[in-house]
Amino acid sequence: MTALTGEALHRFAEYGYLVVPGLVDARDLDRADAELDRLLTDGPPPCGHVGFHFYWQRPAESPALFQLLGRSDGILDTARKLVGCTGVEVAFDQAQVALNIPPYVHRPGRPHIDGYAPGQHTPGTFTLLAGLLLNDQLTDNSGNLWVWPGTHLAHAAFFAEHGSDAFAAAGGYPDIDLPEPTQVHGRRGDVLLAHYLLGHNIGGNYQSERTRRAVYWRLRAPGHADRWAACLSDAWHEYPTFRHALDRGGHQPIQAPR
Ligand SMILES: O=C(O)CCC(=O)C(=O)O
Repeated sequence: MTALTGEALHRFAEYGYLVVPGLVDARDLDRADAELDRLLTDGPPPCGHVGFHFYWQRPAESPALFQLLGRSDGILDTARKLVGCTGVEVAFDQAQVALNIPPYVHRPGRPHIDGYAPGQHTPGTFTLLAGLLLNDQLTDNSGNLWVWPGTHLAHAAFFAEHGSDAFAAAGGYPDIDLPEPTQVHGRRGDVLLAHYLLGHNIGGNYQSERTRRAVYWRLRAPGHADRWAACLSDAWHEYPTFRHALDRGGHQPIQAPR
């Protein structure tokens, strides 16, 4: 596994995300695109719609969006190595097809974290987000995901201070000091891996003329449902790769997984 160098792990520790280049091969990308074409034909967005448009798919509905996850050295293998846990799996039995249709003039005001729904007793938290880019996103304002680097740690500090009950009160928008946001760049076939607690949001698409296509999966380490509250206040609670580095004093190099 060459994708996760020590430097990449340090970036993930500090910023809360990384983009792994070329993790999905051309055949799987074509299959995923064919599935998106099918979804668009069967259930097109309303005429004239711009901005985000999602399809939430289960494995039986869109097998092609799940088969690609399990390739050797593919998305799940890489996520497992990053976390340091062999059992990381897709949560909620769900893939999110995320379109961003131009011209969408929009700048997000602040980031959210996922998993809040009004009245829900147990929040829909998870371990990390995997996002496959189906087209190149090499410049800003082309439908790119916005992220607020380092907010995985700020959110953990927020929940350590206010407790996990603050999750519902925050409604997905904990009141933290925000760094400058950045827009995620990458090429077709690259995969974003983002810590669950990383603040993010939907961007605009007004400097490209093409619909941004991405597929997201929420991934969970085994046993997450029983320790979601501890994971909110400790960013590395279920990330042995980073936990071990911290336990060694925090100044040791994080070992690149083999
Ligand atoms: O469309 C995107 O890239 C972002 C979607 C998003 O922020 C979300 O579903 O939580």
